[in-house]
Amino acid sequence: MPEPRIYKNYINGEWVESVSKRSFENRNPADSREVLGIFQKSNQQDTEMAIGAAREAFNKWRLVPAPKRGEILFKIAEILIKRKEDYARQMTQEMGKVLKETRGDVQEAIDMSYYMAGEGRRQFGFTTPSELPNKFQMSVRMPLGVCAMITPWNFPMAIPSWKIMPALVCGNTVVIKPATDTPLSAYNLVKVCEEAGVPKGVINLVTGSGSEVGLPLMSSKNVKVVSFTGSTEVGRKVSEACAPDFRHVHLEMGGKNAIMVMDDARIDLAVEGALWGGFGTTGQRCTATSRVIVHKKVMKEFTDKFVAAAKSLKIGNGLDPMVEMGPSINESQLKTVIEYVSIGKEEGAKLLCGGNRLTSGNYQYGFFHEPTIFGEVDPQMRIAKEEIFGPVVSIIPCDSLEQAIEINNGTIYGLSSSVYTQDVNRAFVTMRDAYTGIFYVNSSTIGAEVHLPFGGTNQTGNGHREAGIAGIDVFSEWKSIYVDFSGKLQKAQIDA
Ligand code: UN1
Repeated sequence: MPEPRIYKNYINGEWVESVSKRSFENRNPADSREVLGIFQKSNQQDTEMAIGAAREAFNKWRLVPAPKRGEILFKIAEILIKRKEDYARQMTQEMGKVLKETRGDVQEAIDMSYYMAGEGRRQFGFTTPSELPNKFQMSVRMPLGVCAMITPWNFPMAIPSWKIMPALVCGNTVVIKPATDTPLSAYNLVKVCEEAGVPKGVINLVTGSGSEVGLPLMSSKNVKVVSFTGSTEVGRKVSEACAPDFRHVHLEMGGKNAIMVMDDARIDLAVEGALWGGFGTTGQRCTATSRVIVHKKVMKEFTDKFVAAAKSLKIGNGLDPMVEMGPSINESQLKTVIEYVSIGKEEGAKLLCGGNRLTSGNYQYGFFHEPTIFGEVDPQMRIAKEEIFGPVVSIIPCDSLEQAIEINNGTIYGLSSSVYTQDVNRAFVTMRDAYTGIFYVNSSTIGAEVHLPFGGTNQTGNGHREAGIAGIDVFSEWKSIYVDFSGKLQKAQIDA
């Protein structure tokens, strides 16, 4: 095997080694013998240098006209299109999801770059009449400064792009720390930013652990916004780190998403949706379908078909075009899956298929687990309430739409949900009453597009959304401007 390539941090427009002189390996979860690269195990000093560079660069970047910033984003999209296949293959190798999904991940970064490029010529504020004569008023958006991004491994290029592109087009500068399991895809994206002409210091990449890079990043007084996608546990730490001085926090965390299958649903369509939502990305999406709430009248038909479909899924290395589901991201995630399978059994749920780690043949080198379905699950069981982030789906019976909605809404999360019904009235009732940030009719719980707000209610987030115009809101600050051209002091609320 050739020596693995060494990848560096990107700070102030230079590719540099960590001052720690330490590094870590990026391994393939489908075959952990394969090392994809050596990355910098950075520390607080590296992080502070990156924040310093971003601070310095902010003063110039904020004054570059937004349409010009948008043009650079447009170039990013154009370069990504040319590299899509290469980057998708590298992503499959570093995080395991199948090639057609990693192509989608790069595509999402392309979409977001184009979308935010257009925002260079919009970033709309508004004008509105004054209550006084000869007075003009408007609201404009202004950038905040240095934005820190802490991004997850499940969408290793798409999610960094959701944060980087709106931040840049608004005139902010960036320090990004990607997940240690997937530094390569973030590296590729930052490399493209450099090539497209993002000036030095405007974007900085620091790889390494949460404790050595993430913590100093979220704790720095010079960071104005922290945008984080990941676990609820770490999200709480981000919130706490920023609370004392009220620095802005955007959080995108867990989900326990459900599909509701009504007795009038097209069952084959619902089965397809549950399969894609439950086992796509090996169940490792924030938007994954981990619960299917099924009307008792169609329970048998749905369950038989869903279980048969899950059993026939081809599991393996995502580079093989026949493979439909890849491995879990790492040993510890796989252990979580195994643990939840035993919890489900102990709680008395009925194991309908799967339930085992795959260890034969080449599976032994990766973190593979069978697609697993539990039936007769009670909404109060832990497997129905806690996020598993793996290929485990719980089927929960219900008697009515009202009950389905109650079960759907009865978790601490609120990211995504969906209903399968042929009845337009039921569809609208569910659209109104499902308390999730994303909702689908006759489709799975996954499939968000970049120009609509993405995020959830309850403990999924902290009230913010990313993507679409909502993403611009996270990375800009409103300024209301009043221009009095009356030539005298006019008092609002007081002068008639
Ligand atoms: C995530 O689940 O972490 O809608 C992101 C989807 C994708 C994005 C998912 N477009 O599932």
